[in-house]
Amino acid sequence: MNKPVDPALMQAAEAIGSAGTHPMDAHWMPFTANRQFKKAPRLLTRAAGMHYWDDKGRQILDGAAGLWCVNAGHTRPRIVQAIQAQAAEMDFAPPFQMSHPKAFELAERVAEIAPAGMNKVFFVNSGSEAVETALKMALAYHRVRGEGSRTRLIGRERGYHGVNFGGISVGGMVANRKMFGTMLGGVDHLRHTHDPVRNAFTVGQPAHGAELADDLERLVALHDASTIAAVIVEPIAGSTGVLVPPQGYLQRLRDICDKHGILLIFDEVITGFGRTGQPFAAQTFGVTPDLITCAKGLTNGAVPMGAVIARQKIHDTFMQGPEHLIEFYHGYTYSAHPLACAAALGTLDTYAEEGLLTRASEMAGYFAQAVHSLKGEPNVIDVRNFGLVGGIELSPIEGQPTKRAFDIFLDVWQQGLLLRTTGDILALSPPLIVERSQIDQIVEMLRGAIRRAA
Ligand code: PXG
Ligand code: PLP
Repeated sequence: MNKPVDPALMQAAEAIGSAGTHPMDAHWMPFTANRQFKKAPRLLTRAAGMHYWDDKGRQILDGAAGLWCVNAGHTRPRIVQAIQAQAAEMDFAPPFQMSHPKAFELAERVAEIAPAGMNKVFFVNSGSEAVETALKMALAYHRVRGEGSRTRLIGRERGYHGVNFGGISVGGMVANRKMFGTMLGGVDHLRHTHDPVRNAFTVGQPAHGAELADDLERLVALHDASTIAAVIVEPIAGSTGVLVPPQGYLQRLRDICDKHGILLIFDEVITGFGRTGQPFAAQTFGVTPDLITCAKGLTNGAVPMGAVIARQKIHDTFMQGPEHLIEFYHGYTYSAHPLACAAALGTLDTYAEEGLLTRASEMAGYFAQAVHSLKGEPNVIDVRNFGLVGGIELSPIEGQPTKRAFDIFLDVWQQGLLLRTTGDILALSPPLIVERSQIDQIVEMLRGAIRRAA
């Protein structure tokens, strides 16, 4: 899938100076150590299939699907063509009281692959917006039903639900929360499910911890069910280090939610679109939530887009009152943007043609064996995996948490591999087109770096 660089583009780049020679002062980079980065920038300039190229022309194997989003691999022709054609045909259509055909086509296509009964799709522009939208839907749903006392939202420790105020409130990452004041009121958290003492080096779903779902009963006893609107969890926590749900945990959460009339939201921004071996983790784990948030893989990362997928009954509850009135006072200027819809349709075509939404289940065994072969390497204290996602946890350097993992990140980058770190955890989530030989390459590059970092 390598393709030659367009000489005209190269010329243009030289004329303005390569990106690396532009002043770097103005761009305040997100979630980045800005000063460190600007002293030794890592710039990506081209991508195809399983690879990036950097500004020096080095080839980089993508072990992270960009940032968990490029599930079909980079610059895939159907997606590129769909975006190009749409850009020339129609740039923008107002999404409020107006629309365009691809928005409806895409919603149908998403509903087709969603869990049975989840067939209403609300479009947004990111995972963070999907989370805000789902939380607002949950609150409004209860109010429309006449149970407006259900205002409390429950998240989970070590959850990541994006960076907007609702998402950080229900989220469970202290660094993402502590600087930002009081956030939303009326939020509580379940305990996280990470239990290295009982579950370290488990292949797939850990055996221990289903009972942690009973935390929800504890919160119901504390707050009363009549005050709780929804619980939001990631089926597999991604950003906080690949935390795979213990066997039976998600079902137990579902059962307790049902018992108390609480909505269950699965945040599938990472797990959606094939990462776990089915289109959604809800299907992989056999547990159907009331709302699913997704983004990333929806457009293969090519154009920003997210969505909330709702059960029909939630949608239908809103559809009352006079027909000329807006039922849900929510939406974004760029909801169902034509370019994003085109990219998503091209993406879903690519997934379907290549069987990518279930390919992770075929590759999972090989991937598991490969990542678990890192057990026994220096400082590796846990290896976790599911589908095509893996987490390797390292013991921190004393007094310098996160440094060991980041040193390894820099080392493998030098060798030509992109991965993601969080704390002292290395996360792997290659594009779903990854071949066995590339899994081997990823793991061997990692092994070398782990040894060097010892
Ligand atoms: N929910 C989940 C479960 C996510 O993983 C979001 C919401 C927010 O999506 P947006 O599109 O607003 O970023 C995410 C995003 C990492 C990392 O280091 C992961 C994400 C974002 C940035 C970094 O693993 N996931
Ligand atoms: N701020 C102002 C002043 C606006 O007019 C709008 C949208 O019209 C927004 C914020 C929200 O922007 P968006 O719909 O892109 O989220």
